[in-house]
Amino acid sequence: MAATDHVDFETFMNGVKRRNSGQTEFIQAVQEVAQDIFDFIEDKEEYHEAQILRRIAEPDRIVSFRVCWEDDNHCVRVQRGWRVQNSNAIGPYKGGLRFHPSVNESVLKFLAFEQTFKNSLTGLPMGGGKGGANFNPKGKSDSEVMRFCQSFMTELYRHIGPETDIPAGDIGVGGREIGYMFGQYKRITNRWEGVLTGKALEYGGSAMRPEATGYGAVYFLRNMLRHKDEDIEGRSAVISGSGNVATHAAEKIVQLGGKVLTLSDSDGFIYDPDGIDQDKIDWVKRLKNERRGRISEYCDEYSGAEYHGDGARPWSVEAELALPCATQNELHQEDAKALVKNGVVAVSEGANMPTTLEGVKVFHDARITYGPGKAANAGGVAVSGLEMSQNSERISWNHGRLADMLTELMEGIHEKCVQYGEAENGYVDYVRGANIAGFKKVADAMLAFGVM
Ligand code: NDP
Ligand code: 2IT
Repeated sequence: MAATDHVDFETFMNGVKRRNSGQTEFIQAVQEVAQDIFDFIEDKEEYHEAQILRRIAEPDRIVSFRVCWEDDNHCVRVQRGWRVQNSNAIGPYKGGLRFHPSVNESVLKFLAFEQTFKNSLTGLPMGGGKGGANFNPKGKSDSEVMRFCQSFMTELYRHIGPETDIPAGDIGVGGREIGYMFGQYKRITNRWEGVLTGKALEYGGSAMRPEATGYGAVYFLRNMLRHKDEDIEGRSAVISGSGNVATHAAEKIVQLGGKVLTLSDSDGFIYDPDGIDQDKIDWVKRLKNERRGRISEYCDEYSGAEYHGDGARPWSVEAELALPCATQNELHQEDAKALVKNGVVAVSEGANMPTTLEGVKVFHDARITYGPGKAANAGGVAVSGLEMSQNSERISWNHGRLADMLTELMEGIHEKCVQYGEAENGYVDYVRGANIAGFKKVADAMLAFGVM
């Protein structure tokens, strides 16, 4: 092919589908980005010639490994672990680890691909990666989780490092798991170094990191609303999930004068018409982090609330704000239609790719203000970047400083989305803005390196 012949979007996507057959989540994530990038690079020959998008959509490498551990009954268990190192064009690979039975290569490739754009948007020098295992922490004792984490790190340690690849938490990986994994890394290497983020404050963690993703998603929501002279105060919100991101998003909504109506887990959701206030949120945090219980138990504690089981999701509850904070593809076309019908004005994604492509189209067609995960939930990895800086400097910044930095980082991300996503009629397509702004920095770095 002559260097000037451009591959079009259809041909590009057919190639992605052919090369990644059956990897539905990965193909979905690439498709969502590719359409905007093809528009953007139409008249930019150098990006075509260097095949930049084709290269970003092919991970630098994927490491896959066996993780053996012994359960409390002395049975040998075998799990599969991965680290997907997508791109280190603008900094060392950076992204979380997910422990969940649904984890497979497609899910981790989609997350590592998204992370590459998200990390670029933060403005900090971080490449994109993601990892995890098909391990289910639910119902496991602390000792079982410890043995699994130690075994996982016994292989992972040789692929990561503070200048190479810095994992963190994600679904199923919180403070407890990071502690076990950091301890094992330190034991194997005899080095105390900032190889993981999301650490506890006692051993090099950063203030504001636990809150950063959920708070950041609400700051992003506030920035989107302010851009059209609106605000969060006095508005109702539906939130999915009840983990780290969901509980902190709920907390910030309440602090800013909103009313949170729902939380969920994979079994169902609770609807509390009185509102889920700070005391109730604290109760949910203890339920999840200490007792490792289920969200249905909320209704035993707070009698005014209803529980909807069988995996029901909260999108049929009437509210003006929606924050999906559980997992990918949890908000479908029908859910988006229900939210629009019930008068939703803005959606901010705490989770990664929670809305299907068809759902996003519903929001865009209805001109709903919609903030995609790669922009809206970037506060978590941004504060992880600040944790790395503090570890390198051997210093801990105080809470106030980090809170201010998170607010500023989310404003910066919002501005970049508006710069590339605002149409002449004033509607901001935040997906387009995030995709183009995230792409441009990575692409320009890759051009500088030549063909590799
Ligand atoms: P947690 O493990 O703390 O919580 C996950 C929550 O989502 C739980 O309530 C869980 O319910 C629910 N959930 C998980 N899988 C499913 C499923 N298949 N169907 C329905 N509900 C499900 O994880 P986080 O809060 O950290 O992560 C939530 C989302 O936010 C993920 O998409 C993650 O990638 C994203 N994210 C996280 C960041 C972070 O800093 N932690 C940063 C940026 C994005 P159950 O207990 O039943 O599993
Ligand atoms: O999806 C994400 O951005 C995360 N799970 C956080 C990654 C990180 O390195 O803090």
